[in-house]
Amino acid sequence: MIEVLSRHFSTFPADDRQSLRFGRFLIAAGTSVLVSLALLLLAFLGLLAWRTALEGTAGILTLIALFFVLFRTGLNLRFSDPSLTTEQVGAAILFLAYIMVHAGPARPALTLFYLMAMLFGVLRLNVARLMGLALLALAAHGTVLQVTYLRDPAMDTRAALTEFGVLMIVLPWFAVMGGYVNRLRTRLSDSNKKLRKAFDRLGEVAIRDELTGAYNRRFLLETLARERSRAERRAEPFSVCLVDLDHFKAINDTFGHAAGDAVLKHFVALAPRGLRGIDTFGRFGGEEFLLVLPNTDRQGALAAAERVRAAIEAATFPGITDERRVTVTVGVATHAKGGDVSVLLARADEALYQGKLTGRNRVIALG
Ligand code: GH3
Ligand code: MG
Ligand code: MG
Repeated sequence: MIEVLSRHFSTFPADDRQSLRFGRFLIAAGTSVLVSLALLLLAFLGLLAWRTALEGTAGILTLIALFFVLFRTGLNLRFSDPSLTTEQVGAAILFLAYIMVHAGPARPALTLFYLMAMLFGVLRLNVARLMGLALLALAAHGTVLQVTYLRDPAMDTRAALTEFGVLMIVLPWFAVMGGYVNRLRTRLSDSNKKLRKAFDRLGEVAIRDELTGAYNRRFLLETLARERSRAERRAEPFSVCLVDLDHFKAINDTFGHAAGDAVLKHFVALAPRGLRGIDTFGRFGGEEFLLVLPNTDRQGALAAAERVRAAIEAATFPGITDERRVTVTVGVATHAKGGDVSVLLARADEALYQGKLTGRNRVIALG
């Protein structure tokens, strides 16, 4: 609910942090409205002067409006802590103190509201900040008692001292415990972030080939299954190209395995150039690569395969001499309605085999 509201009202709907800050402001605003309802109820019951309750409500609404404007206009971003937590809690404490000057017998009970304000600070603030706010509340409330005494020297000073003494224990304790809770929360959110990063990384590792960084066989097979069902559903054509480096064993034998690795990496950098965003290119195994071409018929696939073949033939590769050209043979197959992925791959493999038999460095599509 808060999230929906904050997304709706936030100036930066796309900015998650700003939405979160605005969400917390809404919590604070809701809490303040509760406080003003409590004041009005006290006035209704005759326990508080109507003037104080109305002044209090007006002040609370003004503060809400002020912070609303700060968050909506993005002015909050200019503060060192854009959540404005210290400012919001500090304003609440000072305002509560102001109400308490006029609260009369309701005053001791109203001191609980200090804790409500401080609890909001626990969402964001460390011990030092919370302690600062506790001291602010103590100073403010000390002033309240002083002013009350000056106005009415007949006030019950023993009760007032007890009230202040309890606050002197409760507020700093609250700051320390609140700071501890905040630290736990921060740690939890840090480790959540680390976990998320680790998950993202694992997800990447699971679909990438270690040597070349291209998509791996597992990912290609998943893509094939997905694209096959999409092609079936939409009655669209769908093709694959199996690309195999020619005489790659000889490259290893002549220039060494490391050079072979470098050729594979460079091949991965070159081959997908010119593919569309919806195409998928990956390492199917060894020196064999696969292009998955959604919404592509036989002619389109032949053209894509020929582009790759020509680009590789024209390229120079690191780790080997310039005279030693690298070439590929490509087997192309187009999905036949109702056919299996395994059948599609077998046909591409057969075409590739034909290409190897008929001299390599060529593109073949059977039937
Ligand atoms: P053809 O033109 O018929 O495809 O001949 P080829 O030599 O390319 O095919 P073959 O299947 O005989 O050999 C493939 C070679 O690819 C053998 C293997 O050592 C090499 N190879 C596979 N994976 C890697 C790799 O990750 N790095 C290196 N350097 N070589 C690899
Ligand atoms: Mg080969
Ligand atoms: Mg091979």
